[in-house]
Amino acid sequence: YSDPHCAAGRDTIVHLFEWKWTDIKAECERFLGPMGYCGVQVSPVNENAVVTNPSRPWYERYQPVSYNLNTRSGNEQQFRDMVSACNKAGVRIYVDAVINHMTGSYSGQGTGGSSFDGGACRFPGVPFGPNDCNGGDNCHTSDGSIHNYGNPEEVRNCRLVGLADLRLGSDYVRDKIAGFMNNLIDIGVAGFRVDAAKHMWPGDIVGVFSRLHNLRSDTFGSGKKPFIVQEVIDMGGEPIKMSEYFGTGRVTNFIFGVKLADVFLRHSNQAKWLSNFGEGWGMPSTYDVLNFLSNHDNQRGHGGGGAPITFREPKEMKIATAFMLAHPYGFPRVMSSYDWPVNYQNGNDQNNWMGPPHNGDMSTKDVRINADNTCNDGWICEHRWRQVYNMVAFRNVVAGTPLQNWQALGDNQIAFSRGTKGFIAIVGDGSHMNSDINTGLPSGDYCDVISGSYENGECTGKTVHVDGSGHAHFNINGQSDDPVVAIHIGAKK
Ligand code: QV4
Ligand code: CA
Repeated sequence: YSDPHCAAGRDTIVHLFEWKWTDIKAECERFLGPMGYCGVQVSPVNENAVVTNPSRPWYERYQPVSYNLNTRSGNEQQFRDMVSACNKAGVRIYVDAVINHMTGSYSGQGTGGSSFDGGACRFPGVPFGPNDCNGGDNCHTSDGSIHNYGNPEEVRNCRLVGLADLRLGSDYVRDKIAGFMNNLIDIGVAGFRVDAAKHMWPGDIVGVFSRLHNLRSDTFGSGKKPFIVQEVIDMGGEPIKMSEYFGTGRVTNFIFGVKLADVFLRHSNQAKWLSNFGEGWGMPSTYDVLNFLSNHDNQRGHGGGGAPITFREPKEMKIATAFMLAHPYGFPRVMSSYDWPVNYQNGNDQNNWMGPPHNGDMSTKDVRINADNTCNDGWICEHRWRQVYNMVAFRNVVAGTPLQNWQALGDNQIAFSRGTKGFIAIVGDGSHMNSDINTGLPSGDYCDVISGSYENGECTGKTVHVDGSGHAHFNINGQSDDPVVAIHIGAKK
């Protein structure tokens, strides 16, 4: 389950958080395909509770009502069109699968018109009834919700923030969930992010996955299992470990982004210690992790996954993204966010519930693209920042090469090559790098893909001359907006 099934020569996915299917389809064709992205993690696809207080928060999509494909991102036909257009453009679709639970303990209507009563575990749109949720027989907290993350039984059998917890031990529930996932597999998705995996017994996940179809052979070849990323927030302090889930796919490596925030944002650690980043820092094997700087939860203080670097610190975000994408460890995901007006009171953002940019009728706004490649209406589109997409291409070019020529020129001045194909130099603090460095690359003139691009045989940014001994001169002001230089053989004059 750990192979993302990227089309050849691609290696980075992007989470287009809350985007509509019609916009993702267009983005695959006009940008993600041409720029070398492997795929897109999309927001939950199945019918969810309509939450009106507060008004249509993003998190309503984590409260399933049925497995009909009907959300603010679009309907089933639009989803099918997106999947086939993206696959045609060489871009994979990964669905955020919310299968641990249904809605909170209240009743109402879903985005597809189905009714529900979460307190009683009644979801006629599936249908699920009272026997299909965990309860007093296996959850022993007074209110049926999770309070103690130190007790694995409670974490798996009780309600996560009051959400009706599905009885995944039952064959009927497993069949329904597998049926939902198989419908998506048959449509042509390449895999799933499995929400709240920590809250499901590993054996129950096996029980569901053993029912899954292989991926479509016309797109992926025969005998291919879906790519799986399981959301397990394991910062080291709880009995439930990421390692319990390696048998059923990769896990979300929350430590990765928080550690890089320590170095590049908080400066509580030094970049020179990144020489053995990855397994050497006690993180899981490169084949077991999905790495990212921030996700939709911790970028707004949800979920306890630490304090990351986000688009609100653009300089640090670009530095850390360049490091992540240049570094061989793990499989990377770029976050693509929307803006909202933060309002901190006593350290808590009162607006961290706010949903995506929307029209007067609360429908999600289209993503409109400006002439300079940026996006409109509050869509941040980090994946369209030059420093990000040029490093996606860097990663594709250096794939399969080892990290070599590690050099620390100061506590926070680092440089390394990827074999003989790519090289990066980073100033992670306000200091000034002014050094001759061994790049490990063949001699020639290379375009720095951070300050510009390689276009029509020319560099639109800095040019770096590598001499016959592989050395080049680097003059990087740590106070500048982009204190990084990255070069690779795919952008050589
Ligand atoms: C409220 C009270 C509860 C009460 C309940 C009664 O707070 O104490 O028991 O009512 O019904 C929303 C509200 C939350 C509300 C709940 C149920 O924020 O206040 O409970 O709905 O009505 C997202 C949000 C949650 C949101 C949830 C469902 O983050 O705030 O809850 O969606 O809409 C842990 C987990 C990890 C999880 C992380 C957030 O180990 O798995 O917390 N991360 C994933 C997703 C995340 C999502 C969920 C799991 C749930 O990434 O986005 O939660 O699907 O770390
Ligand atoms: Ca559970």
